[in-house]
Amino acid sequence: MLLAGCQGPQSALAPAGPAAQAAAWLWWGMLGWFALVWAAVLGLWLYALVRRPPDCDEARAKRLGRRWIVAGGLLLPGFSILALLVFGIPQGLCMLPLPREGEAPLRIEVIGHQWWWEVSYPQSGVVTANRLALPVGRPVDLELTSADVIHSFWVPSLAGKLDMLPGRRLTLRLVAGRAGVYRGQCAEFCGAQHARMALSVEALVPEEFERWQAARQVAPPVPAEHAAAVAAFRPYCGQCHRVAGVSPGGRGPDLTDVGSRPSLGAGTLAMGEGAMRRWLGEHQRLKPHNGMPRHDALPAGTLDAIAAWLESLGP
Ligand code: HEC
Ligand SMILES: [Cu+2]
Repeated sequence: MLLAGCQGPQSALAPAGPAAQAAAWLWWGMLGWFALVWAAVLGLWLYALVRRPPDCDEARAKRLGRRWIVAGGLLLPGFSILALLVFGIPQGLCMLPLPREGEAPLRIEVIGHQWWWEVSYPQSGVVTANRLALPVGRPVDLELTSADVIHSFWVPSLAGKLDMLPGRRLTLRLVAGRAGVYRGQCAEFCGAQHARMALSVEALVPEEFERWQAARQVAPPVPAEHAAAVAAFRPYCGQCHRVAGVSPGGRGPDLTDVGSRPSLGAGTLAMGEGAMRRWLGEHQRLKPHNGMPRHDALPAGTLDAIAAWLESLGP
């Protein structure tokens, strides 16, 4: 159980990129050094318990005591903090969006909402939600902000965490070193469903990333079999949800590629047979107080049709 945090898709100790690697080294260094300090203090404490009181005059005892305080209370912590700075500052530099030579970093905007993530790719115009695809090996500048309260962006396997502040834009630079799926989680308490605000991060090899993006750049026409669903969706859902070529949206996650998402409700419900219909019927039970109203007034058949259409969206 003690080692449970050392592996898995959401562990700072299973780094998959240089920024996370730096944080992991720092963590192990701190663990090692401070374990040594702790063991030494324990040793001294045990020694003090068992030894006989020294047989010397009071002035000398005071002098000895002072020496311990200066060495153990000032020099040792001073040295430890200095060592931490000497190692920590260069490690921290590799997380900053400093100007660099060579290929320009890919810009991706991530906006925190209660309780979901809006993700957009300004260069291609692709917008998605609750999932972030990135190319492996290329630096990525994530421009972070919030639409409501303070959130915090944290994908422990890829980088350190950075707050998302309403009205401000902060940039987090990261490079994914290995292809894979990592898990991110909002790391700043942001309300009732803060715990159900997960982000699925897919690091793809560059060609696959280009395909991922290109497949989302063109909105295919709506097939005739889904025309009734779209007609119901527009007035009931379209003012909140954008679907490219169908509705403008504005307050909820973009649904243009929703059928290809690994989960619904920012990690609340794994995508699969019947998941979409279940979300439409029970989302306030699955994720209480989330920003989407109940749709009890809509006939079940209409929700069935909308769910079937939404499932078909996305490449
Ligand atoms: C008042 C705005 C609003 C309306 C109207 C609305 N929704 Fe939503 N919807 C949201 C918000 C906000 C979320 C995000 C909830 C969360 O995860 O916290 C959401 C989430 C969703 C999701 C999950 C998306 C994802 O990737 O996790 C689906 C699917 C969805 N809505 C479909 C619909 C359908 C279908 C309708 C119409 C019947 C509808 N919504 C009406 C605001 C709205
Ligand atoms: Cu949060």
